[in-house]
Amino acid sequence: MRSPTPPRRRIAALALAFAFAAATLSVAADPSPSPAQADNPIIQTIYTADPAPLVHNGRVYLYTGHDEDNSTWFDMREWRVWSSDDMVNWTDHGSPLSIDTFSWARENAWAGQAVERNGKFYWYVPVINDATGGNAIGVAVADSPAGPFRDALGHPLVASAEIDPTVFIDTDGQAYLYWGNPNLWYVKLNADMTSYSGSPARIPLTTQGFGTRPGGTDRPTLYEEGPWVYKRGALYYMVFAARCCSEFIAYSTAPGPTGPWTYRGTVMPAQGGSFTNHAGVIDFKGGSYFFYHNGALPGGGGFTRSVAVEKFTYNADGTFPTINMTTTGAPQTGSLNPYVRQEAETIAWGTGVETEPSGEGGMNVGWIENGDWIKVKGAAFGTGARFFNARVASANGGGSIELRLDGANGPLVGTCGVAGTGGWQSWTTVSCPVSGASGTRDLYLKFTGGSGYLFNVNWWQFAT
Ligand code: FUB
Repeated sequence: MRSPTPPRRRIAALALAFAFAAATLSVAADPSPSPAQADNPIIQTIYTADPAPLVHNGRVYLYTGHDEDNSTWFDMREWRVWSSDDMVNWTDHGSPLSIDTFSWARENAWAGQAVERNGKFYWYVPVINDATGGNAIGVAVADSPAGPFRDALGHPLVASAEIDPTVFIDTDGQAYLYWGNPNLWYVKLNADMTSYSGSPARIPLTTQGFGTRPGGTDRPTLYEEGPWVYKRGALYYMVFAARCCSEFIAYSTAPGPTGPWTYRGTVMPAQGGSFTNHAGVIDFKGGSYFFYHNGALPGGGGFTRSVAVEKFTYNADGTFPTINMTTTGAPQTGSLNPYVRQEAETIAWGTGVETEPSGEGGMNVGWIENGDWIKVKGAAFGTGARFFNARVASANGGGSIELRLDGANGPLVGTCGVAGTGGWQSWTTVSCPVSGASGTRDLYLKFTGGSGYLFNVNWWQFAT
């Protein structure tokens, strides 16, 4: 149900100011005619936290938490999934997992991670165990990376645990689950990924392994929370949130999955207006990417965080370079094909808009008001588009979709009128001619009309 004034609209509206500020800064530094515009944080429609990326079939699936608007604590009730094949245009897959998925859980949909094994996707998450009031780790399973996910067990995988589970499958097939704050634990998962062998074991938190915390009497090492374990060549990496607070991201390496760990230093300094940070590291299409969160969106802070990404290159000896937060984000890998159906919720940057589950499946963009826009980066028009089709619905009087290139006020290549359809989920397809859209350009869908909410968009597609 749409509410007349959803509070998160504030984020989206202010994201416009953020985008322009970033663009202005870029103009000041670079007088080129097409200033770079902010692509970080990568989600603008809601606050997101605790990124856990997963590469599957040429796409990055990004599993995140969701900070509720105006939170003054880690008020998190659901997890969200996003995906991209170019690191810039991100598709919203909604929320296929929430606290309600686990009948035995009470609250705290905090940091987790998903992994694929034998065609199934397992998502490990920390929650409050209703029976004990303490933390527990649940595991959900799905047949596709975007879900829907169901409780794999009907009870906790680890009934009494600390937070922040991370999962790693070694090259020999043995899977490990790690977690912990203030301690650091691991257990060997069985091949079914929903049970484990032996008992959870503590990884010794030595200063040799995890650095020295200044003034740290009760917690002598830098390890705080949010472990992320992976293997690169023969070396095992554990990236983690260090010190509190503000946290920075540090890492340790080991010759095996259970250690012994050696502290290697800082990956990302404390930056960005959130006192926590949480990392996820992947390789994708030949590049390495570092996901994290900060408080960079308008209204953002320690409990209203946003996920961002940077591309980086490991040093020749396998150590991390220092990675700083940027508003530019990662470069686009490839381009977007505007001649196939594109979901309206595939967005590089959006202002004013939000998403919701669509009656036609997937998500749609809604809460569109006059002047809102969506940027889709690097649309490959080739020799030229002639038509634009869009799937739209409106319980009001509708409005127009202006098709602009390079910027929200850039060249106008088409205008598609949208009339009222009698309901926000009463869908129809509108078409309009297009002229002047060729080459590879950033496409802006700019929405215009009267006052109030204008219409919803489910998908769009150009034609030659
Ligand atoms: O998002 C809630 C908690 O904040 C996570 O579990 C921690 O890693 C920190 O990011």
